[in-house]
Amino acid sequence: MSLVILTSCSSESDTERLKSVTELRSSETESVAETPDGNLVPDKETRSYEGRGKVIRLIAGSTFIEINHEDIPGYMSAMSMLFPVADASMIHGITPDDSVRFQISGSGEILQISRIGS
Ligand SMILES: [Cu+2]
Repeated sequence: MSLVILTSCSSESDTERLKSVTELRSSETESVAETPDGNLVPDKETRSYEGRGKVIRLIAGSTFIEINHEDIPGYMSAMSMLFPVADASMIHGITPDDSVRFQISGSGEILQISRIGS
């Protein structure tokens, strides 16, 4: 007669470990970034702003769009500038002179367009 012993393998500790790493990260001291308008914002925090303006041009084959945007409260004053776009497909169908509403988001000083439409 033989006896087979099965050992069970538990993975519950993986979840616990992940949880503590996440908690550690969020408790790190925050550094700050400065927006073009001189506001200090938490550097690592993802934030977003809503904007509206008129399309000046699309950079063909690239993921940039130039927009003459109105004031973006808390971020920057009205101006014409190039914005990086999260995905090139987002600007398909958009043409110069279009009036658009958009959302820019990200962390640090460089934010990109995460949503755009008329
Ligand atoms: Cu601007």
